[in-house]
Amino acid sequence: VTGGSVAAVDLGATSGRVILGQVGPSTLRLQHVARFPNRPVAVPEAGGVEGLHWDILGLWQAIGDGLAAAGRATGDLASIGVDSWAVDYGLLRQGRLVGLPYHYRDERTAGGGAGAGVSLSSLTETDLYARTGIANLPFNTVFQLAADRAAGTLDLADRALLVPDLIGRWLTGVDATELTNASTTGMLAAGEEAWDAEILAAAGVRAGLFAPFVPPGEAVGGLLRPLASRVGRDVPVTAVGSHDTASAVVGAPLLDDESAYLSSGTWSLLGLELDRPIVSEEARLAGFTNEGGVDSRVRFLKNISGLWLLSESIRAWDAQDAGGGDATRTDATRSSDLASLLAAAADVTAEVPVFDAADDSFTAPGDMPARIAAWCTSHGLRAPESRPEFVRSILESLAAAYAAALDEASRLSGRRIRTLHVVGGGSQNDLLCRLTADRTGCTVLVGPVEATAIGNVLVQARAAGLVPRSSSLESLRALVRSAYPPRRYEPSPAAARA
Ligand code: ADP
Ligand code: LRH
Repeated sequence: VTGGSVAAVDLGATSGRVILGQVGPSTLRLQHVARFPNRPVAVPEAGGVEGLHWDILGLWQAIGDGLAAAGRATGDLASIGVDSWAVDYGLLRQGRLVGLPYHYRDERTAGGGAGAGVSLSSLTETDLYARTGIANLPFNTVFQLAADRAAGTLDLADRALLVPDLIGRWLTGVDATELTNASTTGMLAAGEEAWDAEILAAAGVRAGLFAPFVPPGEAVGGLLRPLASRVGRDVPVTAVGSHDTASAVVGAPLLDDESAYLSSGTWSLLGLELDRPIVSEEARLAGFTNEGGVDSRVRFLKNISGLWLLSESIRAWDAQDAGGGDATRTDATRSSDLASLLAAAADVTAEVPVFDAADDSFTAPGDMPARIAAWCTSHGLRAPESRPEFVRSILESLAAAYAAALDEASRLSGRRIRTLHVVGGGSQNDLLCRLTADRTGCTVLVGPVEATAIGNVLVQARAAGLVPRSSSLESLRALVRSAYPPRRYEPSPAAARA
């Protein structure tokens, strides 16, 4: 075991990156070789309605450029792995896309899911949860596919590939369905590595639409010729936890059973790593999901609207300042604005409202401050009055949602939770980390920022033998802990957990 380099392609909802990881038995070093914005695109579709899509071709181009840069940066690239946000997919016929992949925030499934909008014949929310363990979010792949069927586009397709699998196909020519991300479709049987045939039938999804499963750590294929020559050699593509949150949980240096994680980015994903799913009605009502993890672990977590509330507010304020502007524009490089807003929010002394960050009205792109103000007014609360007050209100509301979710996770799993590991871009938000420690009463251990890319890198490194192939997730996490010693926040004495 001598070490070497692998490349992680990590696509987040607001930005993507290609990161080179140098890994050995006691080494973990990252080098960013490319970073690019991920801007959704709205286009007019039927009946004057706009469709919200991913710029999948722009992303593909940026990935190719990034991998070429990775090839120039190292002579010993051993593997490539791809992760992205969950649930979204491309439909293909004979290898060609038959439509533009939709963004999960597109309104075609808004208010949908089982029991509303999108019908899955006789399967109720309770049935679906008991069978899959997956929370009933309107944008789950199963509901999006039902919408495609209703629109007639599903009939055109002979293949569906989740976003990282679509990129994998374009890299290698091989179709595969990676298991952690497949769990987010809402069509896998809970705790199994198999589709639920009844759910597929109810959604009108033909057996064989999805490619054969591949677990994280297995080879997908070699790079196709044009890209291999840009990278400088034929590098194998390895399946990783291709759901970004699955990779983030691998990269979160959890210490023990009393540790929870919060993957903090566009979304806040807060939960526990378990050996078995919890599919009780109580867990469903509490909004917990059981996603598939690397090494067949279960990610028992809650989707909490995350820094989307803040980034979308900043976008609205920018548009106001510019006297209008393109309502679909997002920009990953706004940290100077963010830094001054966060500093001002830390100085707010007025009482700010705590709103329900999970309210459906915050899901679609739009004027977030106006929606937050409307929520407050309709719940008899004084709406925030200035930008710093809005920012403070968002962060207090997120921290309150984390505290509630931690209590529920602890109650549902029977585990005592003392430590919360915060990873991802949002872990750089000092005020949010402080509020989270105070409201949860937990010790908050912060970092690494790039936990997702690290989880992606480490699963490849283990498969390539750059660390022992027998390494457990615990020993991979020990490597993370020593390379990225966490920053620590203790709750203020009045807030400490009993
Ligand atoms: P995703 O993977 O969902 O695209 P990231 O993990 O990259 O998200 O996190 C993006 C978020 O991180 C931004 O919305 C922003 O709120 C936060 N963030 C990024 N940089 C900083 C920073 N320097 N200080 C505080 N927060 C930051
Ligand atoms: C975070 C994430 C999350 C999903 C959402 C659609 O990027 O993958 O885990 O629920 O995007």
